[in-house]
Amino acid sequence: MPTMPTTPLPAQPYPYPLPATGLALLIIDMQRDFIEPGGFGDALGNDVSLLRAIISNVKALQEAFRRYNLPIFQTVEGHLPDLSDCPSSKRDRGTSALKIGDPGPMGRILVLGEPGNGIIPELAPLPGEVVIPKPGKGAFFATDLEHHLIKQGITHLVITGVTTEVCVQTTMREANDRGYECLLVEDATESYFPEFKRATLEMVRAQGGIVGWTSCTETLLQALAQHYAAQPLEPYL
Ligand code: C5J
Repeated sequence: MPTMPTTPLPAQPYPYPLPATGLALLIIDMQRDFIEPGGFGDALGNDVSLLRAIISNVKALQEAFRRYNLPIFQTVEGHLPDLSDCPSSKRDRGTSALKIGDPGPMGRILVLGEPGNGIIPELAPLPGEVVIPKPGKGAFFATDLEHHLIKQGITHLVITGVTTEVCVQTTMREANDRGYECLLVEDATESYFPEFKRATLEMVRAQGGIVGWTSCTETLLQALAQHYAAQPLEPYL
C-alpha cells in the first residue's frame, strides 16, 4: 500500500506525522453547559471559569482549519428531550441538586436544543460545518462521527476541547483504537482539575505514544501555514 506523504511536526513523545491530506480538527463539547455558570459543569460543583482559558487557542485553530479548507467537526454532549438515550446510571450518579433533564438557568440540563446545550458563541460553527450530538463521553459511541470521517477520507485528527480527562480522552482513545493518528493540543484542551489534565497528557503520550501525540497551538499553526495553502473563504450567505 502506498504511504501517505507526511511532514514531521514537533510533538511529544516524538514528531507527529502531519499528513498532506486527511487531516481534520475535532472540537469536543465547547458548549455552554460546561463553560458557563448554570450548566451541567456548574451543577456538578466545578469552577467553570477555568475552561475559558483555551477559547482563544481553539478559535485560532478553528480559523486556521477554515483558512486551509480542512474539515472541522464539533461535538456537543446532550440527550434527547425524553432522555431515552440517557442511562439511569448517568442521570442518577452523584449528589448534585440539578440532574440531567432538570430545568436550570440555561434550560434543561444537558438536553439537546436547550440554550445551555449550544456551542459557546465564540466558536459557533459556520453553516455546513458538522456538529455531532453525542449521548456519551466518547464521540464515537452512538454517533455518526466515524461515518463522516470515512466519507471525507480523514486519517489524522487534531483533538481539542473539554474536558481533557473525560470526553476528550475517551474520544481520543476511541479514535486511536479505530486507527486514527491523534494529536491532542495541550493548550487547546482544559479540565476543571489541572492535575487530571497533566496526568492525561502524560498518559496519552506515554509508552511511545500509546494513545497518540501532544503538541501546542502555535507549533501547529506554524506548520499548517507552512504546509497547507490558504483557500479563499466561501461566502456564507
Ligand atoms: C463531562 C465532558 N466532563 N465533555 N463531559 O462530563 O468532558
